[in-house]
Amino acid sequence: MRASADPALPAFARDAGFNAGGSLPRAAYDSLVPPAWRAEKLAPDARSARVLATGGRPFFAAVQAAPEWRDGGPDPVDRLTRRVADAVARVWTDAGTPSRALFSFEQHGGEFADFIALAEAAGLAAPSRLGLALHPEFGPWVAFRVVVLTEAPQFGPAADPPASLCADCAAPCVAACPGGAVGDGPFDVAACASTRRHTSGCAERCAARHACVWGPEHAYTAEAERHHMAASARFLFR
Ligand code: B12
Ligand code: SF4
Ligand code: SF4
Repeated sequence: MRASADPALPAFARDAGFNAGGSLPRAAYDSLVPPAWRAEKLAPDARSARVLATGGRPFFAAVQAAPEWRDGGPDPVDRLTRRVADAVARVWTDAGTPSRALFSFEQHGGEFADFIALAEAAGLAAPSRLGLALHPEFGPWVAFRVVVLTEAPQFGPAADPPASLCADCAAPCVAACPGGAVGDGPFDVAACASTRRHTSGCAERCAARHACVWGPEHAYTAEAERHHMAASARFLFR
């Protein structure tokens, strides 16, 4: 599994917290996305797809320092992401490899693309009991925000298939979850949602995520976690 960041990523993107990335060939990208997301529809000459991820605390610090945080508008996280990633695509385009940024929060043909599947295929992360994909450095404290379709070839070696980072772990995440959402089987989304609604401890903080043995030093600040939990609660409990 590769943990290194894309070497060609402009410094301004790293400064904005985009500190992890991976790449996959066009055919692998096309096999994982809904029809309206395929390269032939969105970037017909693309040769590869680069997943840009944010791990740990730097991204939210950049959000809080950004004009999008202060202007009172909606979705500062997504708007900063769009501004930075569009600029990355412009830099790569100007360097001779036309590129287009696509986003985890947008839909094409009425559907999201599965960014967890894309990140795993790019060798960036592996599935876990938490439902979240784990990054070898950042653990569950990583978000897959952008895919850039580009005419540049896949960078770096082909990705290793994602190995489970949960193997040989004593699974402290299971006991830490008061809702029984984390166990041996797939993460129980409904049990988590119901617990979040009725248990004050789960309203702003996920104890199971904090219990994960991978990357605890990269845990989001309380303010960042509260922001993300509130955003998902608005969607879940509307
Ligand atoms: C829509 C969405 C949501 C919706 C889901 C509502 C619904 N049922 O439709 C809401 C707003 C509730 C949500 C919540 C969260 N989400 Co969300 N979500 C997405 C999004 C934008 C699309 C998912 C999708 O439709 N995929 C395509 C379909 C085909 O695949 P699917 O497997 O059937 O999708 C389902 C699951 O992904 C599930 N889901 C969504 N988020 C999460 C997170 C976890 C941990 C689990 C187990 C399931 C889950 O909802 C989808 C629809 O049923 C993705 C980004 C992306 N484009 O992938 C992020 C994404 C999956 N979410 C993410 C996160 C972190 C969360 C939260 C933990 C945020 C928070 N702190 O509260 C919560 C946890 C939810 C939970 N424990 O149940 C991250 C996961 C990162 C990682 N390391 O794996 C992603 C990849 C976004 C990102 N920028 O990185 N999410
Ligand atoms: S938010 Fe609460 S119920 Fe959901 S997984 Fe985390 S600890 Fe479990
Ligand atoms: S604590 Fe262990 S079992 Fe639980 S998600 Fe993290 S690595 Fe997997």
